[in-house]
Amino acid sequence: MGTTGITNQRVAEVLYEIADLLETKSVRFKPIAYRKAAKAVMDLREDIGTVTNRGDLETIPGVGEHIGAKIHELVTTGNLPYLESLRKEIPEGLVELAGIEGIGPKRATLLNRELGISDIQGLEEAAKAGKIRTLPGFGERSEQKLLHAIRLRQESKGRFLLGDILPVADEIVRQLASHPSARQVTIAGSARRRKETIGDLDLLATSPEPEGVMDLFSTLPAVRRIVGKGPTRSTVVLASGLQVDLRVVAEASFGAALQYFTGSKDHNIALRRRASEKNWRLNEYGLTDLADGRVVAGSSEEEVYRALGLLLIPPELRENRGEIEAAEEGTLPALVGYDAVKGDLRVRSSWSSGSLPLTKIALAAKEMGYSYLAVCDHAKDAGIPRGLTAEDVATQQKEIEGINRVLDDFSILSGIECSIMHDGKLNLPSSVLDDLDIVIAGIHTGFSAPEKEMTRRLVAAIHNDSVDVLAHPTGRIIGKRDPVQADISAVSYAAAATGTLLEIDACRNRLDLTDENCRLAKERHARFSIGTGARDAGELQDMHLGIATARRGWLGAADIANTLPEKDLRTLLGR
Ligand code: DGT
Ligand code: CA
Ligand code: CA
Repeated sequence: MGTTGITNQRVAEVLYEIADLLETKSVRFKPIAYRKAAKAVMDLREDIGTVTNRGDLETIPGVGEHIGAKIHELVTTGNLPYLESLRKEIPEGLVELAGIEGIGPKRATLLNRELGISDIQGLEEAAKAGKIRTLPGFGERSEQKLLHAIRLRQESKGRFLLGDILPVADEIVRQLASHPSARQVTIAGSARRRKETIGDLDLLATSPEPEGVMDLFSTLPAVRRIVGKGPTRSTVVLASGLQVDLRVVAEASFGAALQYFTGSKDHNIALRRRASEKNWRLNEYGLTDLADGRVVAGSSEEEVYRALGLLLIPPELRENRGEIEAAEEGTLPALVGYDAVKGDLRVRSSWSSGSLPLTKIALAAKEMGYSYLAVCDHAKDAGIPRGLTAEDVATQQKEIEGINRVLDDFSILSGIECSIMHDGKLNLPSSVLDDLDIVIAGIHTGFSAPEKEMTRRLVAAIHNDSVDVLAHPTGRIIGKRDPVQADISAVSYAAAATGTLLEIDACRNRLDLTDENCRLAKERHARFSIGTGARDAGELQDMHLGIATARRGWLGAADIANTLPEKDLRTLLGR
């Protein structure tokens, strides 16, 4: 039996889309089943085509006869008429509407039925005209919140999360590199700089036969539309709406082209100015001496930077924030390596919102090469009904001790994530917290407090002797929730003074602290921890995004507590 070479990622995307569409139709239960199957396909080690050929689709957890048949059809034909018909049935705008913070599929359907709203623009107009407040479950305040959510959405519109794009980019690079005439194939642009969101994906290749590579590129399974196609540059749009640019350049220009198309634009402008001071020209073809037309450098990035009197600057730093000066003076920071983290410092178990029991999440972490993991389920309060009580904490701790006795070369640190209340106090007493290995505290309510009050809350939590880590310090969710207003400088000084770690939440839509806040906090001598907040094995994989953020924030391994071996980490936590 033949398959179409469709990737697991793409199959999962299709299943997720079906779930969203069914939900918007107010179909019950099925969306959950489709999401479960989508996740299982994402977590699958084997290629979905292989599993299909073996007739083993129904051995995938969550895949029964019905969904199995859909996957089979998609994998063998490359099409799914069921999805096409769902798409036709439901206006595109309605799905988008459901994605607005505070709406969701049920309310989207209600808005459509009662007010005829079918897209975000319609929602905005209705909110401004005060029509939304007439509906059950909505008020004047929710209208204001909706308008705010719409603004946030518009600002991030057309941009994609780095964590969603990198796997897609790696897959395309892999496919292009398999072409017989492809030589170098690599990611450039903001994705290479590991910026938190990506406008479009830039790829670069060298090949003695560019047409063949371009033909392959424009016919990749993920491509929905070709915007332009030529021998040196092509642009396509994927089903997700992501635009991808591929440029094929000459081997001798590869370094200059990679430098140019990696950007950032501001970094390039500063670099070009530096070149012109020497009467040289820097562009995507090379570095040329204008006096005699001699090519000074071009085949490697290192050569280009060296010719300009600079050390090679890691892509994550190329934002014209002082990296060129540092490269000149030889003071570029030694950035934390992508393999330097020895354990995830914030993970959920099935005791709260996680899907895996303690042993399973520990084994998943061990398999990633970690030597420890901090399980920090939420502590229960009004905002977190599924959280742990003081009693739960004690029972869970016993369970962790038992697991640690049987696990080789791996430890679970017993932890908790407390809520910081309005007065800066925590939702569990220190008598409970002081028995644990690590205590994380974060803001979970009252995000809109004024700056002074919020700063006071955060600083109070930092000064609490029981607190080791300030979780997701600003609470932002990319495209969904603004950061809280707080004086990050004051927060950093307090963290440095007390030895409280500031967290980099590595979850792909949070990345909180941001790169720039990391740098600001480091300058104030604060130290950091990185945690994913993972609820399953898949989400553990977001760690590299937290490391990327740390690198973009000029952090080294010594700045990050969970690069330490367990013993030293425990000493640092000092509990
Ligand atoms: P994005 O796509 O918005 O996430 O950000 P980038 O950085 O990937 O930007 P993009 O795709 O427009 O261009 C890729 C790179 O090409 C960019 O980082 C630097 C270079 N570039 C683009 N336009 C210019 C320009 O006008 N001047 C210079 N010096 N470089 C540019
Ligand atoms: Ca780009
Ligand atoms: Ca581009």
